[in-house]
Amino acid sequence: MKKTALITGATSGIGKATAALFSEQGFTLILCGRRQERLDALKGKLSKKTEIHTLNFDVRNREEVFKAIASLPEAFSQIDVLVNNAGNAHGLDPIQNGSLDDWDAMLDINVKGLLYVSKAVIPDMVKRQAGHIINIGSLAGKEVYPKGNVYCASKHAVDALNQGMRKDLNAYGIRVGAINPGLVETEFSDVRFKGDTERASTVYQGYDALKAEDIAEIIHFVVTRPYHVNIADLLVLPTAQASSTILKKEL
Ligand code: NDP
Ligand code: 8X3
Repeated sequence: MKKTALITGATSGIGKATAALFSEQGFTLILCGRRQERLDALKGKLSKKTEIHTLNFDVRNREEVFKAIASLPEAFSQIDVLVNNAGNAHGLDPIQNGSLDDWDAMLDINVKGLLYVSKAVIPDMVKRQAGHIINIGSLAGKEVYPKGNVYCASKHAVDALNQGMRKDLNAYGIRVGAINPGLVETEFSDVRFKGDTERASTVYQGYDALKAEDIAEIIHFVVTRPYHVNIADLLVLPTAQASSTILKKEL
């Protein structure tokens, strides 16, 4: 039977690449984000391959999250796969110079937003004793790099929540796993550096960064394993990257 996947952050980067791949692999899709024109464009394109429903909400807004997910039409209401992907870094500053607004954004989106969406989806999975949750963490959830302070804290929280969800949902047969990428070339650095595209592009220069499609393929692999296989935690790096601070660049 066709499975339904809900992907947050489907308007860009990893989420968008995952939506494109899943649409070719027989998933019914619920695609989420805030940029309506991008959701419309995705629906237009991917509807040729599968059934698509789009939801526009800000994961920071509790009410919007629950209202959006409760509004799903019957044909989309049984969510088999939840990809908790929406997230970003805001700023790259030493702790003493950090912006409170950046800190709020990262904790509200990457941690509380992930929790709100999960809370809206998990009760039905528990009722059905079925479901698979993929949390997109980061290398930043496995180690802390200079100036990464709050972003790293938010992704360490995702790592903890991934473990917590797996333990609490074990009794219900729900699979939970995290995929933790290193450097992936997406709009991530444009957001981190607030539209300074020149600074953002230098992040990916001089080596082959991961592509959003690389992570999409891994997400697809994880969710298509036989039921008895739960890939609990994956760290995925570009070959050029050995850690957050060791990156082999060509000069
Ligand atoms: P992008 O900036 O390309 O995509 C981020 C997505 O998140 C967009 O679709 C955006 O949609 C959505 N989003 C952001 N804020 C909100 C919000 N408040 N409410 C709803 N949706 C939101 O980045 P990536 O694809 O790289 O990032 C995806 C995930 O991967 C993130 O969790 C990120 O932390 C993680 N990651 C990224 C790495 C990288 O190097 N790129 C490495 C490791 C992890 P919209 O603006 O339309 O709402
Ligand atoms: C994104 C990767 O190294 O910029 O999570 O934190 S990094």
